[in-house]
Order: sequence, then C-alpha cells, then structure tokens
Amino acid sequence: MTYFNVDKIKYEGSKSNNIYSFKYYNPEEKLGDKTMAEHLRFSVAYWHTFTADLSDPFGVGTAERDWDNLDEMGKSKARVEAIFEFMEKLNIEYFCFHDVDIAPEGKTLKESNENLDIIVDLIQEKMQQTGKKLLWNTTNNFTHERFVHGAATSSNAEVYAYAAAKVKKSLEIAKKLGSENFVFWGGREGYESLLNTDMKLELDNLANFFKMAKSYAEEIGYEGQFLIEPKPKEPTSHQYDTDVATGHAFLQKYGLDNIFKFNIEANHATLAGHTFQHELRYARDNGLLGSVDANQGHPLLGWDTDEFPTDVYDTTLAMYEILKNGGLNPGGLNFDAKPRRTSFKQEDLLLTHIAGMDTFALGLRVAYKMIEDNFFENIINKKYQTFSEGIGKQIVEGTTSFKELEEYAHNITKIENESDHLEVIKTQINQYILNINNGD
Ligand code: XUL
Ligand code: CO
Repeated sequence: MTYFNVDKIKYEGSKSNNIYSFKYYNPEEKLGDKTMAEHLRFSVAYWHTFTADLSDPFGVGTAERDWDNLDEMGKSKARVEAIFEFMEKLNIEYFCFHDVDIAPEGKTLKESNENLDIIVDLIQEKMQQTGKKLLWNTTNNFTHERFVHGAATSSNAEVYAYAAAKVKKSLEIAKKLGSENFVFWGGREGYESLLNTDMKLELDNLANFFKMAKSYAEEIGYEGQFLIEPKPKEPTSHQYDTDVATGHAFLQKYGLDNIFKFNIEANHATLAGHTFQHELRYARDNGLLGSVDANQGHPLLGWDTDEFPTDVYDTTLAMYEILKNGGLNPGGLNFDAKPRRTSFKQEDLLLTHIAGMDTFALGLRVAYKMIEDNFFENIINKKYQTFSEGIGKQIVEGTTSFKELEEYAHNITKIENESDHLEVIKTQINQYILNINNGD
C-alpha cells in the first residue's frame, strides 16, 4: 500500500513553483566539509505526524488518515509502514517517538510492553531494510490519568514506580534500536500550586529518578546521549525544567551535569520569555547543546502551538548557534511540529515538512555565509575591544583588584562610549537573507 502519492521530493531551486519540491534544501550539496543533510540531521516526530488527530480543546480531531478505520494494533502497524515511506519520500534520515506513539497502551504494564515488543520488532525490520535511524525515543509519562500529580515528581510512590518501569522499557527499546539520544521532557513534572507541594522532596526524587535511569542504561550497555527538554509551563503552571539555565542549576546541584545535555525547543524558549537563540546560546556556551525540537510559536498566542518553522530570521540565528556549536551530532533537528487543524489532509504532512526543511535549509545557507564573513564576530570583537588589552585584559584574566581599578578610574579623564548601531546590524541581516545565492 502507498500512503503518499508523490515521487521522492527533489531539490528544484528557489525559482521552482512546484510545491512538492525543495527550494533551498539540497541534501547532497556541501557547505564546508559537511553536506546539508549532515548539517541539518532532520527528524520526523511520530506523535504529531502519525499519531495525533489535530484535535484542540474546543474541537475533535480533523485529520483524515488512511488508518482511521483500523483497530488500535492495525493503526500502529499501518503507521510504521507510513512513516518509513514518508521518510524515504522526504529524504529524512531520522525519526523520534514516545512509547505510546508507536503502540497502544494495554490494561496492564505487561500488556503495554507486549504491544510495544510487536511494533518495535516491525520498526527494527524497517530500519534494517531502509537504513533509517532513530534520533531519540522517550517515555510518555504525562497523558494517562495515573500521572495526574506527575511521574518522577508525583506525590504517589506507586506512580513513581510505574513511571520508572516505563522508562526502563523505553531504555531497552533505545538499546535495541540504537537510538542516538534519549529524551526526558518534563511532562507533568511541576506543580499547580505551592500551597500543597513539597518542592524539595519532588526535586530530590526527580534527581534520583535520573540517576537510576543512567545506571540502568549503563547496566544494559546503552550509550545514547541523555537530554533534558526545558519548558516553563503547560501542562503544569510551573514546570521544574523551566529553561536551560534552570535545568543547568538542577543538574549541577545533583551532580548530573556530566550525564545530560539539552534538547531545546523553539516554542518552549519563547514560552519561557526568551528567544530561541537565547536558549541555544546559553546551552552552547556551557557545552550543553545536544539537540533541537524545531518548531515555532505563534507570536500572538501564549501557548505551545508547535507550528512548523517558517520564519527564516529565527532559523538563521538558530543555525548560526548550531554551526558555532560544531553541529548537533549525535543530536539533530526534530520537527516537534504539527499542521494547523485546518491543514487536515494526509498530503499536508508532506507539505508542512517541506516548509520546515526549506526554512531551516535557507537559515543554514545564510548563517554559513555570515560565519564565512565573520559578520557577528567582527561586531562582537569591535564592541568588546577594550577587554583585549591593558586594564580590560587584566579584568578578563582575573589579575586585577578593586584597589587597582580605583586607581585606574581616578586617571580617566573622559569616558567615551560607542553607539552600537543596532538597527544597521538588523538591516544587514535582512540583506544577507535577501541576497543569499542559492547557486540557481
Ligand atoms: C511537549 C514536547 C514533547 C517532547 C517529548 O511540549 O515538546 O513532545 O518533545 O516528550
Ligand atoms: Co518537544
């Protein structure tokens, strides 16, 4: 059976009007010593693309999918067929999933694990046939009603144990499928109100949970990179992994900072009141940039809309951080994004991914050129020039003192600050975007 009635999507260049073509993403084209495919490491999110039905809090699902009328196991099997065809047609090498995305939950843990075993075998077979790879897998410890008070931060020890058993199974799946990373998003790890919350106990328990996860991974010889995915709110009013800096403080306090890096999601960054670039920069500066959930929020809405990325300004600045990080490998760019509820046809799954891939490919081209030109580096070097010599250099090297600085200050006759011409910088970025030469 064929699920997507199109030929393999090809690069046709920026003049093409074919909506089933890439305008900027040319997977084999090299920028420096890496191909665009190697720079971008795109991944399909199983949940948004193959499991979700596009329902929202006010309306039922609108998605029209070929597997709609099958029973639960039938749906799961069809989705495996569909995602591998999808990745082939889009030239995407990676995918990601939660345990519950790929197989239905049973009445008991044992039954759920049996369902998982059947589907994981199918996925493994498909991976071997096609060479497609698992970027990361994770555990859904937030949807089921048992997780009403959270999972690893639940007030109920039985729920904690259940959550641990699910992560244990997910780690076994990660090992079996050679998952390159393993993600922990905070799910319902947070609180509704401090009036009835023991925050210290919950955070101590969360740290112990992570330690047990790592020690089980070591026990079974699973070596994928562990990633925390920060988000400030939604579903709980306060999520413990609010942003990268908060997550970093948590990891350092519990001695977990050598075990984890971060999976940074654009829409989570903006919900936290930061730019996407801020979160990437903070992680990069601390050697903690592991992977990216590529999406965008809606500028007028205050929740996690998970739109496909189409804002080239944002993807340019994101790709700048990623290139300066030396790439994301073993992480990648996972489209944690969904079509709008009004884009309900099966072909919209292809069209949304083409949009997201092209927007990141264009961002990569622009950021690569800016780095070749030392665009930001020249601006920064000039701005901080006073720290490269004399007293400034001593400050940076930590070889001065308040007494010496006071003496220095007494000898200053007139302080001259420079204008930073920020508006010029912004228009120059516009010029880079508009003038990028695609080679076509
Ligand atoms: C939720 C979210 C999740 C994680 C994986 O906002 O981003 O899909 O990426 O659990
Ligand atoms: Co995400």
